[in-house]
Amino acid sequence: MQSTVIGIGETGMGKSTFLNAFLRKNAFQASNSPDSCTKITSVDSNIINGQTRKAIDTPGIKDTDNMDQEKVKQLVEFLLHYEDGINVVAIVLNGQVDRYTKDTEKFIKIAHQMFNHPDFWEHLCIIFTKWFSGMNEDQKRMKQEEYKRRVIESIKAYTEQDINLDLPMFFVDSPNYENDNQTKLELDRFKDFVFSKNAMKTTQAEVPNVFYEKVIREERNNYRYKENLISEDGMKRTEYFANQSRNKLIDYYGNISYTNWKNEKEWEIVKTKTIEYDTQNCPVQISKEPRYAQREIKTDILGIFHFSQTYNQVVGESSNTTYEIRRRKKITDFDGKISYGDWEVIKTYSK
Ligand SMILES: Nc1nc2c(ncn2[C@@H]2O[C@H](COP(=O)(O)OP(=O)(O)OP(=O)(O)O)[C@@H](O)[C@H]2O)c(=O)[nH]1
Ligand SMILES: [Mg+2]
Repeated sequence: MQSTVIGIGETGMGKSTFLNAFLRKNAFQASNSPDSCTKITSVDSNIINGQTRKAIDTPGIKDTDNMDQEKVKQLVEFLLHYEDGINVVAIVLNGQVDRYTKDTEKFIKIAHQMFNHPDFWEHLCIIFTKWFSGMNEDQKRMKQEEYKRRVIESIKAYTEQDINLDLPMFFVDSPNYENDNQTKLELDRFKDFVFSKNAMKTTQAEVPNVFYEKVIREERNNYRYKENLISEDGMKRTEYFANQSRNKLIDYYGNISYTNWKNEKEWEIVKTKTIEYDTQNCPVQISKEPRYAQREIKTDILGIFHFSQTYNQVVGESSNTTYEIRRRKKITDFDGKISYGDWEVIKTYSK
């Protein structure tokens, strides 16, 4: 029978020391220097009462904002090749640090991304190190309650699922695992937990994004991504369109930022302006003149004298019409809107 524990957490929290206590041997090097002591991920084991205990020690992450990508990559590489699977993921925290912090939250989310396994949460537990015997039981209970509430809250928000999480916690003073009764009891309880869990496969492990919790792709289509270009003669307009995308980046503290919009597909539409002429032929003036006819009046006097008189008589009217041929510009602009120029006379004639 065998079971594997992996210890993860920030530098100096006591991962190596705790795993040594679990294996009951000095398997991993521990140090109190502020620099990270464990440089690479490695595994060791011990058989205790016929049970094989395996422990994977990982390098600490000093600053969660600026995680060492190489260490994380090596850790993921290790997991991908670790065929036994992992029974328990132990987040190792310093029990003397009072409050649940956003960094712890970030750390748990990153671990979740890294294991990339649907059952991850069931394999998770928290180890509070540097928990000396004689420390207040109330403090312990409060810590347990607060952490459980906060971790579950953040996991729910993060996974957008209702999650029923056991999240066991263990309080240890690891260097004193042989003498300190409380630590002995906690390590026993921990061992039972470890052997009660099935192994979770790690063949799907993934390098996590240590900067952003979520990267959401956004798109906008048919976007005019630059100013129209009008040709020199003013008759052509080129419009520039693109389908664009960008990423919305949400970091582990809830801050939102965006990458620049990037053109995925570009195209141009060229529109032309047209000019036509409207013409009109219209009468502008009608002049009227009287029309005359010659009339003759003959007069007989005494049958001897014949007089003939002529005169002009108005018999009607004649009219004369002046016409103008006019034209105006009809301009259809780039958007199909029509406008007109002023009428101009290009010819005048009379009929
Ligand atoms: N008193 C006490 N000291 C501890 C405990 N756990 C760790 N320490 C001490 O804390 C220091 C750091 O412990 P490590 O086990 O090296 O910490 P780590 O998490 O492995 O650190 P890195 O490998 O750098 O990531 C060492 O001096 C340990 O002796 C604990 O439970 N109680
Ligand atoms: Mg270490």
